[in-house]
Amino acid sequence: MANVVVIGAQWGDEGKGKITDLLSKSADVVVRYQGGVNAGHTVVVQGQTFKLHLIPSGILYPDTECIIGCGTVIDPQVLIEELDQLEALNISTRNLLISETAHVTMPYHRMIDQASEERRGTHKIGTTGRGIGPTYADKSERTGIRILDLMDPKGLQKQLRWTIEYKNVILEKLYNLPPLDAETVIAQYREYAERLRPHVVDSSLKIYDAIQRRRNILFEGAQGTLLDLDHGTYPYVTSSNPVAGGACVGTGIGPTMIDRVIGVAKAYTTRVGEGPFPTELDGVVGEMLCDRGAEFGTTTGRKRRCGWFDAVIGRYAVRINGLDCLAITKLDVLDELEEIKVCVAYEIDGETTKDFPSNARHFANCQPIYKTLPGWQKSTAECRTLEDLPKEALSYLKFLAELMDVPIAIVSLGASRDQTIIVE
Ligand code: 2SA
Ligand code: MG
Repeated sequence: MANVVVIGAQWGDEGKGKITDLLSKSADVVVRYQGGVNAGHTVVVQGQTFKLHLIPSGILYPDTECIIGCGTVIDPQVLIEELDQLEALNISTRNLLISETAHVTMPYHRMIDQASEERRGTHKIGTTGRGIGPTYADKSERTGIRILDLMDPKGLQKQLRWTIEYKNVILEKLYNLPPLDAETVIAQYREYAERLRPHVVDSSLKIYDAIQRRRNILFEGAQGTLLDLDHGTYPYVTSSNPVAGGACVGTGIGPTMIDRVIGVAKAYTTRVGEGPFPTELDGVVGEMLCDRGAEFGTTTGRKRRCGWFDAVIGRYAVRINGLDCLAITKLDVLDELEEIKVCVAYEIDGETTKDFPSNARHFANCQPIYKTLPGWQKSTAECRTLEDLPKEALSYLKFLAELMDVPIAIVSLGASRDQTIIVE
């Protein structure tokens, strides 16, 4: 397996959780490299369902080391809740390591995220309200609190007294919110620090050591390519770099150490939050996709917007991430359709293009050009090889692979592990 990056090729929620779970079996180390508690995947353990936002699901394998890298932002309260949940089920969390240079989400980050969304009104981003943008903003502004700051109680006190005094001006003057009591926050975060201390490491060094020992490393992206701060549909993006390149910056390893990049895309498209979405469907087909695909956010429960597969975006994801192959998920959701459309190009100001426009205004105003394919109207849930698939389903997959010029290596036909076709 070597060192593999798994990324979302659309707007997140592509089913990366299932694909990383499949790959985690052969991974020695699983690493998160960006995002924070805006991500979410559901895991079922001993018949119990629970949600993980920060800890990679690789933690369920007793010998897999899980690392939360320096490019992530960590909300300690949520992380501790996740640790508690796992420990209550007797799942060892000994193998969880946290980068000491990751930034910490503070109470004011959440407050500012939610208040600034409200202030934006019709211009809102549709964030998860988890404080992600403000935490990364402080990182860039160089006023952030890092995990290693938490680990130094004296220094933390000084730093937080100063920072909270400054944040209180923003909370009160800009947003009309009550100020935070610095001493209460300091006491709370000192407590969090002691709980997290045994897990804190120099994660870049840990990963480098694992690479030297030829361990298999899985870098797991959260959100997706079109939500990337630099390459997504700005400003309707998240504040980190979910693209494959983010795996290097967000962990502290060089690009020569990555062997393979796998993109995950749904057989259709979804988006949660605001922002342009050319192939969005508002009618019965959109509703059907949402119902059959159970398209609700794992973190916020928000209903996801649904639409046809967009191969312009797909081609873009292949380019931006240097994809070696794709995993196509949720093909079974299309089972009942008589006809299926695929966006093959955009029309922008009278011109046809197959290339994703970097100009947001052009993207917002593009018209999708569709090719219509016949549906298969049979269940694919039990298919285990490409030969088992109805011929229209196979043609659909072949068409996608040709449009994006990338091989499809995995096809997923349901939530369970065995509902998967591994293409030889
Ligand atoms: P934020 O909170 O600042 O990262 O929001 C900015 C935009 O990024 C989108 N975003 C997501 N889109 C899809 N899935 C995400 N994770 C959760 C999930 C979302 C949920 O697994 O379903 O539960 O609602 C995720 N996280 C961020 C967000 O919608 C904004 O468009
Ligand atoms: Mg998700």
